[in-house]
Amino acid sequence: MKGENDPMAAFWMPFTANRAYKAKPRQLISASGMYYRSSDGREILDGTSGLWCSNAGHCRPEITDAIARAAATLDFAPTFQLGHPLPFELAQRLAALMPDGLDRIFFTNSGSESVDTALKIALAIQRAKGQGTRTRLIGRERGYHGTGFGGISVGGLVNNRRAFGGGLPGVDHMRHTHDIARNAFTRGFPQHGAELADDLQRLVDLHGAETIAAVIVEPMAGSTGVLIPPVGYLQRLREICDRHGIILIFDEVITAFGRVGGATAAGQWGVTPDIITMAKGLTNAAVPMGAVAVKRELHDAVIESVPGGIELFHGYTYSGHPLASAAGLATLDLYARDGLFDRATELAGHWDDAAHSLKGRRHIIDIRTIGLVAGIELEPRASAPTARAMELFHACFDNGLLVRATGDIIALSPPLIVEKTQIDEIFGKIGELLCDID
Ligand code: PXG
Ligand code: PLP
Repeated sequence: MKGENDPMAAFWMPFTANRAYKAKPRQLISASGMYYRSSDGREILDGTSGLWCSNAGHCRPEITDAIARAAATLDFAPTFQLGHPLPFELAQRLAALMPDGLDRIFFTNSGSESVDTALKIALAIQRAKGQGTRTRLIGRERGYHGTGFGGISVGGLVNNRRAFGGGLPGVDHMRHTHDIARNAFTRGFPQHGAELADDLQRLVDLHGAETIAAVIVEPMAGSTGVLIPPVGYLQRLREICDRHGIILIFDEVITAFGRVGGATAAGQWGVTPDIITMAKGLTNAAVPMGAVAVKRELHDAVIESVPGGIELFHGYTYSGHPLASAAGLATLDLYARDGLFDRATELAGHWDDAAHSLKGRRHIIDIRTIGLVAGIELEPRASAPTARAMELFHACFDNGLLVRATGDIIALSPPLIVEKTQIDEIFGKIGELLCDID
């Protein structure tokens, strides 16, 4: 059989060009703090917190020790009609970090599961409130909400529809907010585009508010290239949702846990949704875990709508898993002890200056920054869109720096423990290596 003797053949890698990767692998074998170590023995500065998730840096003993203790004490216990202490404790701790009112927590194992959970909870809330005709879900172009059928339906990526068809019925999308013509080289929120939130009003006028259950957006779209919301945009979405009884979901899988300063973008930016999805930084990615925070009165509406028995017909074998819960508790302790949610604000000036110092380098058509996030957009090569960013990704890796390439955009999101000298190294290397790319 083909590949029988190839030790790399069996692992079907996610979101990867499998043939190219297996022909020229780039393997990581250990990590510590700001650095990965590659199989050829090189240190790689982590400019992306893994996949936007290792926010406190790698292999922090405070977290790895907690996981080891949990594994040796209670490896697994069901949370269906039984319980164990850790997820109760973690839920309470997490609730305290959420914007006021969002203090009821459902646990999942990933961002994708958090998104599907949030969409199902939104439908349950509407039904509990006697609004059962509200089944329509609204997402946004260029939104990324993971890989479940719910998430790809509300997400705004053409590749998903090409590969997997139409998705859930009754879903519609607002326009995205990315507008380089008006907003190029912005630090923080772009000036132009709050009026794009009125697209939600357009969809209300088209479909009827009484058919719409919820709208889901990333407060800042990360995965599709660092699309920062225009000044006033999220506030306007909130107003339109309030006017029409629509549940507002913020997908904070990337933005929560200090990425834009504060525990959540919602809290940091002063716009309170009804539901927040999280994952990634919740456990510093050391054990997979996601969570959904729901406004207490909406949670209560669902709980009280059912006379007895199970109120929400939903859950995962591993919801509130002991190892994940232990990792979550240790991670939240570490964030608090080291003040990591303040790092984005403390470093903002240095981060923005370093990123924007690349303005004028060849191929760069936009640089945008917020919190400890930067997007560097390259002019697509006419004959081969996305090739430039991928070549830069490879060049960076070969030169000891991990960056993320998405389309023709380089996204940067280092662990919150990054030092100023490391920030200078990240942008210095990118500027240098870009010179050699056609
Ligand atoms: N929502 C958002 C906003 C995300 O960014 C998910 C949901 C799904 O999470 P899981 O844990 O199921 O992957 C994500 C994930 C990238 C990149 O390179 C981004 C994500 C995942 C992998 C790579 O930008 N975001
Ligand atoms: N498939 C089968 C056959 C199962 O028995 C289960 C759970 O019991 C699942 C899928 C769902 O798995 P999970 O709860 O880990 O999401």
